[in-house]
Amino acid sequence: LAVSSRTAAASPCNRLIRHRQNMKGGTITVVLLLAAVAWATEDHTGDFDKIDDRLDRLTARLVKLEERIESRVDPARVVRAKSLNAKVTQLEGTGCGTHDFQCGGSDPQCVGLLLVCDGIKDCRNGADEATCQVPLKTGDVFEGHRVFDRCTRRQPEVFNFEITAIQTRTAFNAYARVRANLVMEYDDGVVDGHSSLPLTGLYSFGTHKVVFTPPEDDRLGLSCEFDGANFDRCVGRTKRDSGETCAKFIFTKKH
Ligand SMILES: [Ca+2]
Repeated sequence: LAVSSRTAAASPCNRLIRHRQNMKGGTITVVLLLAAVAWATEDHTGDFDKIDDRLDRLTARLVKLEERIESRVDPARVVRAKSLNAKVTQLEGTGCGTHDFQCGGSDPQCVGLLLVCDGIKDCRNGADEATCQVPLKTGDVFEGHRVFDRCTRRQPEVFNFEITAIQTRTAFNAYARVRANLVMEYDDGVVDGHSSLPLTGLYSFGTHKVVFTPPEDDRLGLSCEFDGANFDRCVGRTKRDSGETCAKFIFTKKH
Protein backbone atom coordinates (compact mmCIF):
# COMPACT_ATOMS: atom_id res chain seq x y z
CA LEU A 1 0.00 0.00 0.00
CA ALA A 2 2.92 2.39 0.95
CA VAL A 3 4.54 1.87 -2.40
CA SER A 4 1.23 2.44 -4.02
CA SER A 5 0.73 5.85 -2.27
CA ARG A 6 4.26 7.01 -3.26
CA THR A 7 3.50 6.20 -6.80
CA ALA A 8 0.22 8.03 -6.54
CA ALA A 9 1.98 11.10 -4.99
CA ALA A 10 4.46 11.34 -7.91
CA SER A 11 1.84 10.76 -10.63
CA PRO A 12 0.80 14.43 -11.56
CA CYS A 13 4.33 15.15 -12.79
CA ASN A 14 4.58 11.80 -14.61
CA ARG A 15 1.20 12.38 -16.23
CA LEU A 16 2.41 15.79 -17.53
CA ILE A 17 5.56 14.19 -19.05
CA ARG A 18 3.50 11.40 -20.58
CA HIS A 19 1.00 13.92 -21.93
CA ARG A 20 3.83 15.91 -23.61
CA GLN A 21 5.29 12.69 -25.04
CA ASN A 22 1.86 11.70 -26.42
CA MET A 23 1.49 15.18 -27.92
CA LYS A 24 4.92 14.85 -29.59
CA GLY A 25 4.12 11.34 -30.95
CA GLY A 26 0.75 12.55 -32.23
CA THR A 27 2.34 15.53 -33.98
CA ILE A 28 4.86 13.25 -35.75
CA THR A 29 2.04 10.91 -36.85
CA VAL A 30 0.00 13.83 -38.23
CA VAL A 31 3.05 15.23 -40.08
CA LEU A 32 3.77 11.78 -41.60
CA LEU A 33 0.13 11.39 -42.60
CA LEU A 34 0.10 14.84 -44.22
CA ALA A 35 3.32 13.98 -46.10
CA ALA A 36 1.79 10.69 -47.35
CA VAL A 37 -1.40 12.47 -48.46
CA ALA A 38 0.66 15.16 -50.19
CA TRP A 39 2.73 12.47 -52.03
CA ALA A 40 -0.40 10.58 -53.05
CA THR A 41 -2.12 13.68 -54.40
CA GLU A 42 0.95 14.85 -56.36
CA ASP A 43 1.16 13.99 -60.06
CA HIS A 44 3.62 11.06 -60.35
CA THR A 45 3.15 10.42 -64.07
CA GLY A 46 6.79 11.37 -64.60
CA ASP A 47 7.95 8.79 -62.02
CA PHE A 48 5.89 6.03 -63.61
CA ASP A 49 7.23 7.00 -67.05
CA LYS A 50 10.79 6.68 -65.70
CA ILE A 51 9.99 3.23 -64.29
CA ASP A 52 8.42 2.25 -67.63
CA ASP A 53 11.54 3.46 -69.49
CA ARG A 54 13.75 1.47 -67.15
CA LEU A 55 11.63 -1.65 -67.63
CA ASP A 56 11.80 -1.19 -71.40
CA ARG A 57 15.60 -0.89 -71.25
CA LEU A 58 15.87 -3.98 -69.03
CA THR A 59 13.55 -5.96 -71.34
CA ALA A 60 15.64 -4.94 -74.35
CA ARG A 61 18.81 -6.08 -72.55
CA LEU A 62 17.15 -9.38 -71.65
CA VAL A 63 16.04 -9.98 -75.24
CA LYS A 64 19.59 -9.26 -76.47
CA LEU A 65 20.97 -11.66 -73.88
CA GLU A 66 18.51 -14.36 -75.01
CA GLU A 67 19.57 -13.77 -78.63
CA ARG A 68 23.24 -14.12 -77.67
CA ILE A 69 22.54 -17.38 -75.83
CA GLU A 70 20.46 -18.70 -78.75
CA SER A 71 23.19 -17.79 -81.26
CA ARG A 72 25.58 -20.10 -79.40
CA VAL A 73 23.20 -23.04 -79.41
CA ASP A 74 22.48 -25.30 -82.38
CA PRO A 75 19.59 -23.50 -84.23
CA ALA A 76 17.82 -26.82 -84.91
CA ARG A 77 17.73 -27.53 -81.17
CA VAL A 78 16.32 -24.06 -80.49
CA VAL A 79 13.54 -24.69 -83.06
CA ARG A 80 12.77 -28.08 -81.48
CA ALA A 81 12.63 -26.54 -78.00
CA LYS A 82 10.34 -23.74 -79.21
CA SER A 83 8.10 -26.26 -81.03
CA LEU A 84 7.82 -28.26 -77.83
CA ASN A 85 7.00 -25.11 -75.91
CA ALA A 86 4.32 -24.26 -78.51
CA LYS A 87 2.83 -27.74 -78.09
CA VAL A 88 2.65 -27.34 -74.32
CA THR A 89 1.03 -23.90 -74.72
CA GLN A 90 -1.49 -25.40 -77.15
CA LEU A 91 -2.40 -28.10 -74.63
CA GLU A 92 -2.57 -25.75 -71.66
CA GLY A 93 -4.30 -22.94 -73.56
CA THR A 94 -2.90 -19.45 -73.95
CA GLY A 95 -5.39 -17.83 -71.59
CA CYS A 96 -6.27 -15.37 -74.38
CA GLY A 97 -9.34 -15.09 -76.60
CA THR A 98 -9.47 -16.49 -80.16
CA HIS A 99 -8.85 -13.00 -81.58
CA ASP A 100 -5.91 -12.34 -79.29
CA PHE A 101 -2.18 -12.83 -79.48
CA GLN A 102 -0.39 -14.19 -76.40
CA CYS A 103 2.79 -12.20 -75.83
CA GLY A 104 4.45 -15.19 -74.12
CA GLY A 105 7.53 -15.22 -71.94
CA SER A 106 7.41 -14.82 -68.19
CA ASP A 107 4.99 -11.91 -68.46
CA PRO A 108 1.83 -13.34 -70.12
CA GLN A 109 -0.31 -10.72 -71.79
CA CYS A 110 -3.01 -10.78 -74.47
CA VAL A 111 -3.18 -8.20 -77.27
CA GLY A 112 -5.54 -8.10 -80.25
CA LEU A 113 -4.41 -10.00 -83.36
CA LEU A 114 -4.75 -6.84 -85.45
CA LEU A 115 -2.07 -5.18 -83.31
CA VAL A 116 0.55 -7.77 -84.27
CA CYS A 117 3.19 -6.33 -86.64
CA ASP A 118 1.46 -2.94 -86.89
CA GLY A 119 4.75 -1.18 -86.05
CA ILE A 120 3.79 -0.26 -82.49
CA LYS A 121 4.95 -2.25 -79.48
CA ASP A 122 1.85 -3.44 -77.60
CA CYS A 123 3.30 -6.37 -75.65
CA ARG A 124 5.46 -5.26 -72.73
CA ASN A 125 8.13 -7.69 -74.00
CA GLY A 126 7.74 -6.49 -77.60
CA ALA A 127 6.78 -9.99 -78.85
CA ASP A 128 4.00 -8.61 -81.08
CA GLU A 129 6.60 -6.83 -83.22
CA ALA A 130 9.39 -9.40 -82.96
CA THR A 131 8.56 -11.75 -85.87
CA CYS A 132 7.11 -9.86 -88.81
CA GLN A 133 8.65 -11.69 -91.75
CA VAL A 134 6.42 -14.05 -93.75
CA PRO A 135 7.99 -17.50 -93.27
CA LEU A 136 6.88 -18.49 -96.80
CA LYS A 137 8.28 -17.56 -100.18
CA THR A 138 7.29 -17.98 -103.78
CA GLY A 139 8.18 -21.45 -105.02
CA ASP A 140 7.81 -23.19 -101.64
CA VAL A 141 6.07 -26.54 -102.02
CA PHE A 142 4.31 -28.21 -99.10
CA GLU A 143 3.22 -31.83 -99.30
CA GLY A 144 0.22 -32.85 -97.20
CA HIS A 145 -0.47 -36.34 -95.92
CA ARG A 146 -3.98 -37.28 -94.86
CA VAL A 147 -4.75 -37.88 -91.20
CA PHE A 148 -8.50 -38.17 -91.79
CA ASP A 149 -10.92 -36.98 -94.46
CA ARG A 150 -14.68 -37.01 -94.08
CA CYS A 151 -15.58 -34.37 -96.62
CA THR A 152 -13.40 -33.74 -99.67
CA ARG A 153 -14.75 -34.90 -103.01
CA ARG A 154 -11.56 -36.57 -104.24
CA GLN A 155 -10.31 -38.00 -100.94
CA PRO A 156 -6.61 -37.58 -101.79
CA GLU A 157 -4.08 -39.35 -99.59
CA VAL A 158 -1.43 -36.83 -100.55
CA PHE A 159 -1.65 -33.38 -102.10
CA ASN A 160 0.59 -30.36 -102.50
CA PHE A 161 0.30 -26.66 -102.52
CA GLU A 162 2.89 -24.39 -104.06
CA ILE A 163 3.22 -20.74 -103.06
CA THR A 164 2.93 -18.57 -106.18
CA ALA A 165 2.90 -15.06 -104.67
CA ILE A 166 3.24 -13.21 -101.35
CA GLN A 167 2.05 -9.66 -100.81
CA THR A 168 2.87 -8.06 -97.49
CA ARG A 169 1.32 -4.64 -97.92
CA THR A 170 -2.33 -5.24 -97.21
CA ALA A 171 -5.11 -3.24 -95.55
CA PHE A 172 -4.02 -4.79 -92.24
CA ASN A 173 -0.32 -5.16 -91.48
CA ALA A 174 -1.11 -8.15 -89.29
CA TYR A 175 -1.78 -10.20 -92.42
CA ALA A 176 0.02 -10.99 -95.67
CA ARG A 177 -1.81 -12.02 -98.82
CA VAL A 178 -0.77 -15.44 -100.11
CA ARG A 179 -1.48 -17.05 -103.47
CA ALA A 180 -0.88 -20.73 -104.05
CA ASN A 181 -1.65 -23.56 -106.38
CA LEU A 182 -3.18 -26.73 -104.99
CA VAL A 183 -2.22 -29.86 -106.89
CA MET A 184 -3.57 -33.34 -106.27
CA GLU A 185 -3.36 -36.71 -107.87
CA TYR A 186 -6.28 -38.90 -106.96
CA ASP A 187 -7.97 -42.18 -107.59
CA ASP A 188 -11.61 -42.07 -106.58
CA GLY A 189 -12.18 -45.73 -107.40
CA VAL A 190 -13.53 -44.95 -110.84
CA VAL A 191 -10.94 -42.75 -112.48
CA ASP A 192 -7.43 -41.57 -111.77
CA GLY A 193 -7.29 -37.84 -111.96
CA HIS A 194 -5.18 -34.74 -111.59
CA SER A 195 -6.48 -31.45 -110.25
CA SER A 196 -4.93 -28.05 -110.00
CA LEU A 197 -6.74 -25.27 -108.20
CA PRO A 198 -5.61 -21.68 -107.59
CA LEU A 199 -5.88 -20.61 -103.94
CA THR A 200 -5.94 -17.17 -102.37
CA GLY A 201 -5.56 -16.64 -98.66
CA LEU A 202 -4.12 -14.66 -95.80
CA TYR A 203 -1.19 -15.43 -93.52
CA SER A 204 -1.64 -14.15 -89.97
CA PHE A 205 1.52 -13.08 -88.12
CA GLY A 206 -0.36 -13.48 -84.84
CA THR A 207 -1.57 -17.07 -85.33
CA HIS A 208 1.15 -18.28 -87.77
CA LYS A 209 -1.66 -19.65 -89.86
CA VAL A 210 -2.46 -19.31 -93.54
CA VAL A 211 -6.17 -19.52 -94.36
CA PHE A 212 -7.25 -20.10 -97.96
CA THR A 213 -10.75 -19.24 -99.07
CA PRO A 214 -12.79 -22.15 -100.51
CA PRO A 215 -11.63 -22.67 -104.13
CA GLU A 216 -14.66 -24.70 -105.19
CA ASP A 217 -18.42 -24.61 -104.85
CA ASP A 218 -18.27 -27.24 -102.08
CA ARG A 219 -17.34 -24.29 -99.79
CA LEU A 220 -14.52 -26.24 -98.14
CA GLY A 221 -11.77 -23.91 -97.00
CA LEU A 222 -8.22 -24.97 -96.20
CA SER A 223 -5.95 -23.65 -93.50
CA CYS A 224 -2.44 -24.61 -92.47
CA GLU A 225 -1.11 -23.69 -89.04
CA PHE A 226 2.58 -23.47 -88.15
CA ASP A 227 3.68 -23.74 -84.52
CA GLY A 228 5.54 -20.43 -84.68
CA ALA A 229 9.00 -22.05 -84.51
CA ASN A 230 9.19 -24.73 -87.21
CA PHE A 231 8.07 -23.23 -90.52
CA ASP A 232 8.78 -26.41 -92.48
CA ARG A 233 5.69 -28.11 -91.10
CA CYS A 234 2.06 -27.05 -90.73
CA VAL A 235 -1.16 -28.76 -89.71
CA GLY A 236 -3.73 -28.50 -92.48
CA ARG A 237 -7.44 -28.48 -91.78
CA THR A 238 -10.35 -28.50 -94.17
CA LYS A 239 -13.42 -26.86 -92.69
CA ARG A 240 -17.06 -26.66 -93.53
CA ASP A 241 -18.93 -23.33 -93.48
CA SER A 242 -20.06 -24.18 -89.94
CA GLY A 243 -16.41 -24.17 -88.81
CA GLU A 244 -16.31 -27.93 -88.25
CA THR A 245 -12.99 -29.56 -89.20
CA CYS A 246 -13.84 -32.42 -91.56
CA ALA A 247 -10.38 -33.30 -92.87
CA LYS A 248 -6.88 -33.03 -91.48
CA PHE A 249 -3.49 -33.23 -93.19
CA ILE A 250 0.09 -32.82 -92.04
CA PHE A 251 2.09 -30.70 -94.48
CA THR A 252 5.87 -30.68 -94.72
CA LYS A 253 7.97 -28.44 -96.92
CA LYS A 254 9.51 -30.32 -99.83
CA HIS A 255 11.59 -27.40 -101.13
CA1 LIG B 1 1.82 -3.95 -82.23
